[in-house]
Amino acid sequence: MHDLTPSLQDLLDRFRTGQRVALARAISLVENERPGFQAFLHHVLVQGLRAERVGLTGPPGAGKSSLVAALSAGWRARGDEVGVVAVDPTSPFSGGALLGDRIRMNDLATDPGMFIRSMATRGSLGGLAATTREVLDLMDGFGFPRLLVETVGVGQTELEITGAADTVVVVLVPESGDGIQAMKAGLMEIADIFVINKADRPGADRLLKEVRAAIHLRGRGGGGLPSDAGHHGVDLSSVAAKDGPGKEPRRWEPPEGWQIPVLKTVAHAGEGLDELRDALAAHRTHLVESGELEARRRARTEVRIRDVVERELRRRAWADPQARATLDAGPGRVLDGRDTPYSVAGEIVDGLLGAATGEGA
Ligand SMILES: Nc1nc2c(ncn2[C@@H]2O[C@H](COP(=O)(O)OP(=O)(O)OP(=O)(O)O)[C@@H](O)[C@H]2O)c(=O)[nH]1
Ligand SMILES: [Mg+2]
Repeated sequence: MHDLTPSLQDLLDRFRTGQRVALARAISLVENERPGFQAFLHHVLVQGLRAERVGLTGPPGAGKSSLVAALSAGWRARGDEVGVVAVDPTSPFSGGALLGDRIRMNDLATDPGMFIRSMATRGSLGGLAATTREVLDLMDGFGFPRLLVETVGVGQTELEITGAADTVVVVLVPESGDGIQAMKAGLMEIADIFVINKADRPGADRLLKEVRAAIHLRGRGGGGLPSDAGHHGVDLSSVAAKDGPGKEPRRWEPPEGWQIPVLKTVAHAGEGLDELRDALAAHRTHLVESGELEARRRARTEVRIRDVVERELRRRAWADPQARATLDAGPGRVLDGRDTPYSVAGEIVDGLLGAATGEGA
């Protein structure tokens, strides 16, 4: 089942010896779901994953890429290698001087200790591309100790970032105005750290106060009312899989002992970046010591297994000749008034399950 073709075995060998070309090829294998990609991922994942994964989300233009670049530059200066996945950046990394004269993203992009990958979003709403998690796993398996994933937070799709990152940084800016709006949009639920970027602009302090007040009201980071849906109250399974019946919602516990920091940054000038790095390190320590890291990984893994099962079931269903034949005949039967979509679908599913248990026709 997990056998590799000779060419994929060769790719895996080159991947394991750290050849970046092999990483790039592995990513396109997985992104395009070419034959054998599951087996390849299996062989990469079986070695275990170690990277620290940080997600940045927030409204368009908030400075997420600038923060990614600044964080990366800081880690690179200490010798840490960094992998970046930017999901649908409207201002792509190739664009030159994101950080003004201080650090150019181009310098990072040509740094052999950096690996930057842009991916298109799934659908128009934003959120994560279908294979973002797999690409992060490849970078992790390749050996990047630090991974950053940037995604535009719009609507509910940003919840998906909790399925890709250990620590979620929500980036807000004064001109997005209403911090409370962001809270409503669900960003509140997923933030481990808030960053008020563009703190050089008017309104930063007001937004900072609003966000702190909102955190306090929710009883997080200050004691008080118990929270009913903290980050870790986000029901990941409902995010990834909407087939509710019979499924016990699996909730992360609201974090205890973690005060959500609200930090100010001026990304392009590097201001506040030391504090952000410190907050990330502190959150990491918290995750490890509280057992929360393990809990998050378990929840993520469960979602992952469900996703793979659903994808595989779909693939097998339409690869089944009997199911295809029933599907082809189905519209005619429905329009004749003999059947409904439900009776045809029921027949297909029963046929597949019967086939799977050896009872089928
Ligand atoms: N004044 C000011 N401008 C900033 C700051 N950080 C970023 N910018 C500028 O804001 C613009 C958007 O920055 P990006 O880093 O591309 O923002 P983003 O959130 O990645 O944007 P999208 O990926 O398009 O959603 C750029 O022109 C940056 O130079 C800041 O702290 N202050
Ligand atoms: Mg960006």
